[in-house]
Amino acid sequence: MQSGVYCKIFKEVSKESMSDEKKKVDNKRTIDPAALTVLDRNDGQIETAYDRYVKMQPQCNFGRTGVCCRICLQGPCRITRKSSKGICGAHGYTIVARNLVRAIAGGAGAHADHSRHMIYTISEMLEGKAPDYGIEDPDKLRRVAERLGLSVDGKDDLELLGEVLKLAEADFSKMDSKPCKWLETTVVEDRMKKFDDCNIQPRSVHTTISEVMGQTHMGVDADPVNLIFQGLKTALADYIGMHIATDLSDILFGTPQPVTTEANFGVMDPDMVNIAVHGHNPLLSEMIVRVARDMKAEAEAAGAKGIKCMGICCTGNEVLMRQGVPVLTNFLSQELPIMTGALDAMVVDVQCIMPGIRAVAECHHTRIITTMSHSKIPGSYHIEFTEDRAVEKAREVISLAIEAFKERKGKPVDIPEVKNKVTAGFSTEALLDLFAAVNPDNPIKVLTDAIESGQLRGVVLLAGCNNLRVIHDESHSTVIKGLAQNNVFLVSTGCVAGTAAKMGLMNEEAVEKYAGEGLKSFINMLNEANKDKLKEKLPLVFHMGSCVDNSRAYNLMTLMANQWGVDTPKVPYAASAPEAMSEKAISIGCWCVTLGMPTHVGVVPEVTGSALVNGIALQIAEDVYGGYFMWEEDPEKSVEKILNALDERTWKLRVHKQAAEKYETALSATW
Ligand code: NFS
Ligand code: SF4
Repeated sequence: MQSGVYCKIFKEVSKESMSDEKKKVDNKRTIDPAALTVLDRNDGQIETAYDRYVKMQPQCNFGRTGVCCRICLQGPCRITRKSSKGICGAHGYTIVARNLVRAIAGGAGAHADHSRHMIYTISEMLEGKAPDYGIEDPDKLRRVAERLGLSVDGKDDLELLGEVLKLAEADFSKMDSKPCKWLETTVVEDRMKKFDDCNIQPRSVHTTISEVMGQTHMGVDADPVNLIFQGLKTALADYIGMHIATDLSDILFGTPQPVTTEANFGVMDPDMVNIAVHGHNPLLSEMIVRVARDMKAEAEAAGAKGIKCMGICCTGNEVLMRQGVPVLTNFLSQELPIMTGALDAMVVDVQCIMPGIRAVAECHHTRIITTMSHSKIPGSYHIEFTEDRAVEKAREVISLAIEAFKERKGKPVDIPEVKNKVTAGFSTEALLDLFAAVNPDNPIKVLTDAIESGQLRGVVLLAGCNNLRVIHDESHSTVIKGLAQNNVFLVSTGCVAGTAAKMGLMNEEAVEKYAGEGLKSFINMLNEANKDKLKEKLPLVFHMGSCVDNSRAYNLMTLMANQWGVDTPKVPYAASAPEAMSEKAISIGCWCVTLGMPTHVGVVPEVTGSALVNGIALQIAEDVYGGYFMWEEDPEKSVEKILNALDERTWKLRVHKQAAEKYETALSATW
């Protein structure tokens, strides 16, 4: 039964993706004007991801639909018309489900790596072995501690941090079946009950990731539904890891507040030492940014005007949010700033770093500096970052960049003159502050009232990466503009926030240009109420941070659900990843669904080879969790689908509220 259905879908997907590919493939797949300028000038001479994507065509449809299994050495086994099962007898649905849940585990593992590093650094700090770190935001520490149920009275900051850390370590590694604190204290009660009912409460982050690897080993679980439930459990473990990373980063480096800067290649200054921080972990990038301020004299001695730090990918988001560091670019165009000849160093930590940067740097003076023992690129400089000597290591990195500047000094550079103003820094706390200026007693009600009155159509979290399967930044920009025009309140993280920043969609001019009347009046009301404390007017898209900070965006949804007294699937709140790429994005998408969001993905994931698995993602998930996936590659159709999802929820919420008032009963719990 399964293989017949599978074959039909498989044929359709193959046909569609092949013809789309033929139409679009060239090596200028971007709408970012700065990236286009560099690509045009280069004309394929130095190879970049844009060229390799062309060379890679046509891509394998077995892989693309998820029906290739390499889990044991008898493989690869591929599901074809000739063979509906792998050598061991695994059906297509087992293979697709196994591949999917392993991808979720990959994403959760990457976020766990980030979070574990924060935990480790704090534990070293508490033992006096990481002297360059301290508590930047003691208020956040107290808020987190209280939320976790700790008593805070009479305790000093370090003592309290120690207690928070113990709970974080337990959520990471405990083996008992008590609920994880970071889940229990951040979701609405009904969600926890749902997770119990479906048996997807993670014991802990590490345990769950390890369970998945065992469960998907050759010859263990063949039941696709069982596998998918384990996948969702892993996605929840991912959420826990991410939330811990956000909280600990805020405690160590400060909770973001509105800040204004600029984005795109034009932020590079030919007369300064240009350093890009790239990757994910603020433990390193925060130090680089701080130390760069202290090393101005060294840069001047080398003939530079100073040191300019800027960010790529999520570590860029971290330092943008907290330090106002300019955004250089996002994931897909990471190789291109090197080709301007103006970038002196690219310092990388972990994740989303294309190994291709090294080959591009070979043709230029740029130093590629890796910093983590488990994330190296052959041929690059490696300055191992250690917690006990963070400042010293940051100085070493910056000295190397100054050396590179000396080599470049006087030589021509070619920086596209493209940059846009950006206002970022909207943590959940910062958003609530803005709302509190309108309603000090109940800030979140400002947002829920605007939805109830029809001024806003709902909230959308724009998350995720870039992916050459669609045109770079085009899907992001189209979805942002389409939703804004239709009065959706937009929050954003990761590389889509990067697009918004680079493309001039993250400032007040964009509100004038692209917001529908309802959204414009809502933002202007906030501007007016906060005019004494805001240095710049509010943007069209509210930047909530790096990808781990999707936890902030979910906190906002939880606050809305609690305000209405409902479970999250009733809240008109959706997620969209128009250019999703990484395993982390898959994992985040899965927790968004499990936590109750309609979730749009603009690149069809590798699940279409099984009608069963695909159907669970698109339909059955909604029956169980209220959240569900929507695959849609066309950005305009994506806007329509997301709006429909929001409208359905707003309408139902209204009807249920009216019914509850009329019959004086509780609000219906159905969605
Ligand atoms: Ni998120 Fe950030 Fe960008 Fe995607 Fe990569 S940088 S953690 S995974 S590509 S948004
Ligand atoms: Fe093939 Fe089964 Fe081995 Fe997968 S686990 S490679 S389907 S024999």
